[in-house]
Amino acid sequence: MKLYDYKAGPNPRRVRIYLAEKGVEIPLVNVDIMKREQKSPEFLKKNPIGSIPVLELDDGTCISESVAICRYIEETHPEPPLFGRAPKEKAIVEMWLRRVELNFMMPVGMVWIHGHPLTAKLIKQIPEAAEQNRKRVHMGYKLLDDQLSQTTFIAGDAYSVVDAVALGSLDFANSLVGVPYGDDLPNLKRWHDAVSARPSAQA
Ligand SMILES: N[C@@H](CCC(=O)N[C@@H](CS)C(=O)NCC(=O)O)C(=O)O
Repeated sequence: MKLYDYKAGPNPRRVRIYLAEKGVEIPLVNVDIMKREQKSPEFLKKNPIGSIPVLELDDGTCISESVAICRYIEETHPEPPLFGRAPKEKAIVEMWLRRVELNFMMPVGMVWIHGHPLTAKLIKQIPEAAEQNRKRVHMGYKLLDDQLSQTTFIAGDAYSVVDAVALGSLDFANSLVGVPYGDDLPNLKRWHDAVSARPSAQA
């Protein structure tokens, strides 16, 4: 098994954080997205979307999409459970995975694509799209802050895959994308400090 990875990418980092929390080690293969290696004909056979991370199994099966990769590892290495235990917990984890993806990471990606000089050559940037999505990123932060006023971690009182996914996304938004959260979100800050202090955050 090997994981196609790129150190600075938020989506591969989600998987690395998750793997560190699970205590699972998988050999990493660097795919340099700055050199567009993910769009090579050889790599497109592994993932026709041309993105990383990709988990390649020993039988040659390639699984892309960070959450699908984590799901596979969860099924093959159930302990500690990071997708919830009982049906209700599992559904709540799934709900927050989708909320983080759709209400937070998607607008972060739009700001990145439409508003950052590093992506300017990739598409015709629409500055208004970047501006509009900046507002949506802040709505995403508020959603998380409200939830974290009631729970220790995003999907409840136990650390879950949602925290790994959200940390990878939030650190990317805060740093490279340039949309940090404000001082008015103390619950989010408390969570961010706590998950960043876990050894897995170094992954
Ligand atoms: N939804 C995918 C997103 C994958 C993705 O966009 N990966 C980025 C790196 S963080 C990438 O490969 N970008 C290069 C490209 O799309 O050409 C996931 O969760 O894995």
